[in-house]
Amino acid sequence: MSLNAELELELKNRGADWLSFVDISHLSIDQTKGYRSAILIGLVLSPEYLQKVTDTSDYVREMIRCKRIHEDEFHLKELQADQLADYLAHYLTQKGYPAYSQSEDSIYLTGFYNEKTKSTPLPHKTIARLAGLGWIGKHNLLVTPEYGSAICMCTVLTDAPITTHSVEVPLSAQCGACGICQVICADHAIKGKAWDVTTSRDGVVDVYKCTTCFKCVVHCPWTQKYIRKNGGH
Ligand code: B12
Repeated sequence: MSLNAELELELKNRGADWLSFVDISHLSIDQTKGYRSAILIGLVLSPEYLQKVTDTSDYVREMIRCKRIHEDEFHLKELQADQLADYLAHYLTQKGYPAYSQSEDSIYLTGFYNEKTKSTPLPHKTIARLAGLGWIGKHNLLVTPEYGSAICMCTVLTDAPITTHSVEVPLSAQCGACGICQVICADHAIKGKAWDVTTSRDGVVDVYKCTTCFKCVVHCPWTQKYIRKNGGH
């Protein structure tokens, strides 16, 4: 069994929905820390959960008010994606292959989270785009054709002998004239601008205004399409 197949089995048995093996050797050393490859771990949010968030006017605020945010599926799957990345990095290191988990704890503890700019050197979205998984929407999030933005991700950087790829031409943005995310954002954090590689994050979203209400993820038409295709209304 190839190492790619072994890792897929190992992580899917622990709840990952997919793994992408990505060549990052062409990125800057500041981004890659010298590693040639990245493994992206993906978890998909359930249509039932997304329908509930859609139908609840101020879902996140309501969950915080009821002290139930710890039960929130996105919150739990974001934690799970990070735990799977820490597990994978440990698993590879045990096999003698250098690996670095990009979980929030690992990035924070190794001093690679910039509190001031709310940023990390190699965001999961950059790796996801190179994997050909989707495009960056006007809400500054990854949009996938199948699940919209309803995914959680984490990544591991490694020099393990895995087979990797990175797409020559990442998927181009398919937001068109849509501006639903800008309209739904009560904090006016989203500027309604299409993203491209020359656009900085701050040209698309004001992260200091964002209150993480999750509406831009759920009300994106591509996320709504995924909900409807899976029994939602
Ligand atoms: C810090 C952080 C925040 C901060 C700052 C947001 C930000 N975008 O920087 C705050 C607290 C505001 C936040 C909010 C949210 N977040 Co957040 N956040 C992160 C975190 C930990 C780091 C992000 C980072 O490094 N930002 C720095 C900037 C520069 O990078 P970026 O915006 O993430 O991605 C840019 C680059 O990838 C760039 N890019 C892509 N390809 C290329 C190629 C080239 C050549 C270049 C130059 C650039 C480039 O384009 C992207 C868009 O600008 C990531 C996890 C991670 N380690 O990646 C989660 C993450 C991005 N967050 C996520 C989510 C879901 C949210 C919320 C929806 C949560 C909620 N409850 O509402 C909101 C939405 C805010 C928004 N619309 O952007 C998900 C995104 C999933 C997806 N579908 O994309 C992530 C990946 C967490 C996860 N584990 O899944 N977040």
